[in-house]
Parts: sequence; structure tokens; C-alpha cells
Amino acid sequence: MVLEGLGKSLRSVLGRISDASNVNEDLVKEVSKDLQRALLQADVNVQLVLAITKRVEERALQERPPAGKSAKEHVIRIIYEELVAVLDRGDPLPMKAQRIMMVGLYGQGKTTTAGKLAWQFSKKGFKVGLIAADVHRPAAYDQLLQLGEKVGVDVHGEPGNEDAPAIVENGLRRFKDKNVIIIDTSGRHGLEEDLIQELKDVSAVARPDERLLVLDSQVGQQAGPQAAAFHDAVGVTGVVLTKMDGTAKGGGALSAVAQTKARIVHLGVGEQIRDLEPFDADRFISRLLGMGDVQSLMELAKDNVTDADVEETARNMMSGRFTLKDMYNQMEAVNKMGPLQKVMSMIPGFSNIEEKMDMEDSQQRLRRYKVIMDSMTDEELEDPRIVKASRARRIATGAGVSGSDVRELIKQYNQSKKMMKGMLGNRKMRKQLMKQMQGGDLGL
Ligand SMILES: Nc1nc2c(ncn2[C@@H]2O[C@H](COP(=O)(O)OP(=O)(O)OP(=O)(O)O)[C@@H](O)[C@H]2O)c(=O)[nH]1
Ligand SMILES: [Mg+2]
Repeated sequence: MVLEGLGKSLRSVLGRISDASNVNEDLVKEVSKDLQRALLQADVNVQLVLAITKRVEERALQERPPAGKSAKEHVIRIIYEELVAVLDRGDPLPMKAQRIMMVGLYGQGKTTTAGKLAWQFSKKGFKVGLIAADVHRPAAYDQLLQLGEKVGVDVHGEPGNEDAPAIVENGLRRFKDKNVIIIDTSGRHGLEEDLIQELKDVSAVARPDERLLVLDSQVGQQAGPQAAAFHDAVGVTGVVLTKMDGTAKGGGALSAVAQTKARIVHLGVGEQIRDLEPFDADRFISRLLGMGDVQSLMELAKDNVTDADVEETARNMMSGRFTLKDMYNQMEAVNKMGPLQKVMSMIPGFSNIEEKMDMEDSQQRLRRYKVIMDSMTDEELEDPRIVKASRARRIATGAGVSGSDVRELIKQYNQSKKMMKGMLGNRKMRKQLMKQMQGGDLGL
């Protein structure tokens, strides 16, 4: 999983909150320390870490939880909101006629991203031109030319000419009838003065609408100063975070974004042309925290459950195959739907079970289960029978819970599986469930 480093430690922060019996000043201080450690380990800039945790502490101690939310849910929500606030700075790259200039250090993914963007725009029917203004790496023009050929986009370059602004000027003249122009520039090992000057000159000629800083997601502490230097030179309007398919920590992104006040527009998720995703701060932070859907965790999505979600849950239940992963998905769906009774009552034979369940307690338990499952391997989720003592110990350590918590989860899974089997073995029940699904009326 991406951002594993930061995700894991933040998850144990959240685990600590959900395990605590109530929220008081001590807990908030402790959680804040944990959060600091997690962010610092992920190479988030120190000033930013202090700013975030200060806000979290203040809000956690001052704000009252909204009606219907527990104090713990509220603290989790605050952490989430403060992290999103750093990253959520506006709209993704608009699909409109424009000039885009790529900037960034050596090897960060500028040229590759230029090709990916060219493809996205031309796919939407724009007339795209690529300009190769990297005059320092001999193979740079050929690389862009190949990408251009691959996506069917014209490339302007002048191998041998070292005057980048002049190349851009010629390119703009040649591409007068294009409506999206993407300019690839040189990378360097450091932030030498001459590179900065060259970028300023290219930018003056190109007058780009967007100056996109391309940043390898593995860049840590250096991301802040790097971003600041490029920002001073050309005014960064957006950040593309590349190599998100790797094991990067991603903390650099937070720092870069805080420095430039620019938004992240895209994530590079692979070497292929199609491997570019629009950035979504909510999703990014959810992934960072290691939860499939933090919003559902915090019951924010309660009202957004569609019939399709419900139907899918029901269909999963019908399939007869029931792994821990399925249970996880179901719990998530159930959590999204809100009151557990509603979902349970939808399943014949479950209607009296709900009375035995303490609803408040079940939300809490759900959260703990999620943290535990996030520490399990795919293999273990597929077949929980392999989780014996030593694996249970490893999982417990990873999730920051006790061994008995892990055993409880497995026990719960075994029970659910048994219930599910019994239910599906009953032909009358199956038929009833089928009928409800086909009728589209799930009683919700
Ligand atoms: N896995 C992965 N690799 C990427 C991604 N983006 C770029 N790369 C790879 O990173 C390497 C460098 O990419 P380039 O696009 O050449 O980087 P650059 O910034 O143009 O490099 P210079 O022009 O030398 O400064 C290449 O091997 C790319 O295939 C990504 O999102 N995921
Ligand atoms: Mg390049």
C-alpha cells in the first residue's frame, strides 16, 4: 500500500483514541505527541507538523463534539480535517485550452507526466503540442518524441540548440493552431542558479497558465525547500506527485503543498501513459490513514448510501464465499448505512440478533477491527485459519492492540461465517433474499 510508513503510525494513533475510555487533556496531549512522531517520521516539515498538531490540540480541547458524535469520533474527525485542510486547496487541473509548464528536479517524472497529460487532453479532443525545452540532457528530446508518437501528439524540439527560451518561442509559433501546449523543462541535481534563471526565461516566453511542480513522492524533508525555490522562481500553481505506486511515505507532499500554497492536481501511479490519477484530498488522507473510507468511519457518509451499495452487500452475502475480507467490506458497508438494525433486519433470521448487540459498543469494536485488519496480509484476510499465535502477535503489534483483540476478531469472524452458512443453507431464506434483491426493495 502506498504511504505505508505514515499510514501505519497514524493508524496506531487512531487506535489509541478508539481504545481509550474517554477523551481528556492527557489523551489529547498523548495523541498529539504520537501524531507529531508519525508526521516527522514521514518527513513532514517540522514547522508544519507543529502547526498541524497545535490546531488539533486546540480544537480537540475546545470544540464540543456535534450532537450524536462521541468525543473520540470528534477527535478523529479533527485530525482528519486538519490533514485534509493542508492538502485541499482547490480544483484539479481544468480540462480547457491552456499552456502548461513542467518544472522539477532531475528524474522526478516531468517528461513522463508531460506525456501522460498530453494523452489525457488529446483523448478529450484537444489539439495538443509538446515542446521539448530540456536542453541539458542529450536524450531528453528523443524521450519526449517517443512519448508524443505513442499518444499521437506533435512534439517540437531542436536537438543541438541550447537556447531553451528560443526553442519555446519557435514551438509556440509552430503550434499556433494547438489549444493545449505542454512544455517539458530540464531537471538538475540541485537548485543551481542557472537552472532557476533558465526556468524564469522559459516562463517569461511561454506565459504558462499552469506551472506544475513534479515531485517524486519519495522526496521527504527536501520537498519543502525544493518547492519553495521553484515557487520563488516561477510561481508554482500545482503539484504532481509521482511514483505513488511505490512505497513512498508521502510526507513530502504535505510540506511542498504547505510551502507553495498550490494544490496537488494529479498523482502519478506508474510508468505507463495511463497511470495518472486526479488528486482527491479526502481519498488521499483516507489512504494515508490506512482506512478504506474514513468518511464512513466517521459516519459522514450516512446519508449517501445508494441502493447499489446495499445490493452489493446483499449479493456478497449470497455468494456463499465468506472471507475475513468480505466481513471487512460488509462491516464497512454496514457502518456506512448507519443503524445496524436496519441492515440486520433486511436479512431474514437476523431480526432478533440485533437486540443482543450493544450499538454504541459495536461502532467502537468496528473501528478496532478495521485497525487490526489493516495490519493483516492479504493471505491472512483470505484465510484467517492460518492466523496462529505468532501471526496474531505480529498483527497485534502492527495494529497497536493486544493479542486478545486479535483473537476476538477471529472469533467474531468464525461466528459470522457460521451464521452466514446456516442462513444460506436454508432454501426459504435464500429465496426470500433473492426476491428482495430482484425487487430492488431492500426494506431500507
Ligand atoms: N513507477 C513510476 N515511475 C514513474 C512515474 N513517473 C515517472 N516514472 C519513472 O521515473 C523515471 C524518471 O522519469 P522522467 O519523466 O524521465 O523524469 P524527469 O523529471 O523528466 O527527469 P529528467 O528529465 O532527467 O530531469 C522514469 O523511469 C519514469 O518511467 C510514476 O508515477 N510511477
Ligand atoms: Mg525529463
